[in-house]
Amino acid sequence: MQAPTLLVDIDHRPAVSLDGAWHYIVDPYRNGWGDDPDKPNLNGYAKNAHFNGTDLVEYDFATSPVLQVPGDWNSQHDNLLLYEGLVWYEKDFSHQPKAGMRTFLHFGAANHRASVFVNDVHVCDHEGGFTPFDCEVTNVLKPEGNFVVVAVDDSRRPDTVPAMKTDWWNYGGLTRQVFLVDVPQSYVDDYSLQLRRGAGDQIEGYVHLVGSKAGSALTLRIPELNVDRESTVGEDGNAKFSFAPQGLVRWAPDHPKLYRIQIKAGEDHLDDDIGFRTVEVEGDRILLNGKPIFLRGINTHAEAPYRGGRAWSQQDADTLLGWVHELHGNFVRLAHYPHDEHMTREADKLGILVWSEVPTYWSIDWKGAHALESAKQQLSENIRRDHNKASVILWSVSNETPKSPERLIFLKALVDEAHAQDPTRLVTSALLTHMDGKTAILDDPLGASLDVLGSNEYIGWYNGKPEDAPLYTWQNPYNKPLIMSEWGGGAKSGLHGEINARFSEEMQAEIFKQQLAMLSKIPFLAGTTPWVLMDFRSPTRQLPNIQDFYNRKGVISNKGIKKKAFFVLQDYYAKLAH
Ligand code: GCB
Repeated sequence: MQAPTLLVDIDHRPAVSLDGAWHYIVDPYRNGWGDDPDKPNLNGYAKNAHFNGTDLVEYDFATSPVLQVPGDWNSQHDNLLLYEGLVWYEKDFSHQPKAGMRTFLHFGAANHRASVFVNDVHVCDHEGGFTPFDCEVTNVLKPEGNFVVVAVDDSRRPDTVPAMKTDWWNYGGLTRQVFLVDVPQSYVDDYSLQLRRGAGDQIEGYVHLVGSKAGSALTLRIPELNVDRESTVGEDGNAKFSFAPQGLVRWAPDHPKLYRIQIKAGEDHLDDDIGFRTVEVEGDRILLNGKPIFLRGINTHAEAPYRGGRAWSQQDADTLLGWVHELHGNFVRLAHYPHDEHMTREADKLGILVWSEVPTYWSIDWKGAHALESAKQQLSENIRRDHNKASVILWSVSNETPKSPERLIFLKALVDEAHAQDPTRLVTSALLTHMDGKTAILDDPLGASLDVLGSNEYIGWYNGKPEDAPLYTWQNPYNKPLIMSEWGGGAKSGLHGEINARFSEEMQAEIFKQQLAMLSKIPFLAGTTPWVLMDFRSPTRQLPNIQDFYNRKGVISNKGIKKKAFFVLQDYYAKLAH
């Protein structure tokens, strides 16, 4: 078995889809796995045996029910709504192995742990519910009669990231697209092209080749900019590029210009559409293309509008980001984990800036090696997948993590990792705010390592009254830009009352008005993302007839109905935008 890899820009390669109906078996007692918790028994369900009426076989995928892939299992069958644990997936497929080609099986995401078996061979394992992975299956495919079995386990554990408690539904399963991709023996697995800060229109980067000899040549073309350059691969597999094209138009929210880039390396070629821009910090300002920008944002979960469940499709991305546009927003925080790649692709096209986060959320096993390794892996996979998206300007390493010395060591390691892997973007975190009476102090020690501070505060909902907000003063000992990364309150769509009536649209709208009054007076504020775009399912929200397992802090209901607060925010952003 090999460790999975991750092919950058894989969604632009020709692919054979394995989406659709997969047979599944729910296995709460881990019967098909075997006794060793870390190692599956290959004679268990992975074997994909069939009951023939004579031999004793106590499972059979072929006669088991089906789940749609992509899709979480919880929202597809009523009896799986609350299920957390092991589920087995199986699909038969044809794929003729092609001479001289390598084949990868791509998973957009599997929440939370996946073990993949193809034709009786254990091909890879992956942990982390929101990032993609690619397993090589070249040597196990047959001309006919292939099958893939995936054991997906979403049990929460104290040492995973996230850990035992989150304020969102633990949607399990093969939640994003699955496909097969053929590549030549020597292929491009990664590339990065970025404008260098402070160097005019100088583009720098690399194309990384697997399976090629040092000295092999490859070309990079950007036809619209008359770029046609050759470079050679070094010992490390990288071919480096550095050039300053004439007439470059920079990517920006009001002009999200993307260029078609074409990479040709031997028999492999890869196209992408990418934008070029710089993002940096100067004092307490965020500069996009050298100019200060105010981030008119909102948070969103990857919750599918209208139908519910985990979002994954182009249509989900169109709806969610379409609402951000309708708000006159130019920024979105993809809370609290990497969202489907359709989101960042669409943000690139629409000109919406992105805060992208890993699920280091609330309490984590700060001392354990496993949690740190998993968080680093998820961060690396997130950066690798999206490091050519102009829309992504911020990597966030965590959300609302209570202060402790161990937590600081852990999170600093993630900040260092993000800086090392991507020196062209900014690193942030949504921090808990230290309140001293009506003074809010941004003195979390992690702030010293961040480029941009994020602060979550719920004045008017979890503490005090809505009208308290404008009475607060904010102190920023770090002289760094602040994004007010969460604030808001709950409202059930259609529930009306006085401005102090909990869960009324009026109270939520009042919280928004008072918060905006406070925010407009904070001099170092560089942007904000209220909580949250749309209501989302959460096991912690139990109030009957109001919450019914939904966090109701959306400015839009899960059925797509806009609440009063939506229009308060829309007015505010419209004025800022014009
Ligand atoms: C927070 C969390 C977010 C919750 C939200 C709430 O601070 O970051 O995940 O959903 O508050 O509604 O309480």
